[in-house]
Amino acid sequence: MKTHGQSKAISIIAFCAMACGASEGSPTDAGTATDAKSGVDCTKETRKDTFAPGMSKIGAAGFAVELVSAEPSPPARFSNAWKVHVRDPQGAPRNATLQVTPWMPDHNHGAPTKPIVSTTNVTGEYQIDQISLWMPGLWQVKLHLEDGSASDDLTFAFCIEE
Ligand SMILES: [Cu+2]
Repeated sequence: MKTHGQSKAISIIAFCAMACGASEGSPTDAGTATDAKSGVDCTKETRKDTFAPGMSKIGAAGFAVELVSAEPSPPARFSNAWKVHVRDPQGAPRNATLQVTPWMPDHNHGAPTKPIVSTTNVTGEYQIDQISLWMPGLWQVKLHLEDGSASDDLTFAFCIEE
């Protein structure tokens, strides 16, 4: 019995080394949505944003990003797709290059896939697909914006419960 317990403990340690200490699956097996409850309690999370369509953030350099819509809404585990509007400090639509990086600050890891940013036919409007919030917990979705004259950073943060 003792050796059995030890080998189980070792395999848990090995698993944690791969999956950042949480009791959830790795990106490769995250496709199954039938996992047991995660134990994450988002009501206790003070760093999260409260999602609402049309919410916005302003970076230090004055770029504003409105989260026009999200699918699913509110953001949930696994793949998310967002539509955003970028505006300049005066509130005018502004074309920019966007880099989108999902990040779990408590686990120091990102997502297995890179979000895909595409333009639409509306000035300053971008579609962001494949935002993979694959693990329960607090996610930061970091946006880096650049145009010819300035660059800026801002972050949306959402808690994924299960
Ligand atoms: Cu994590």
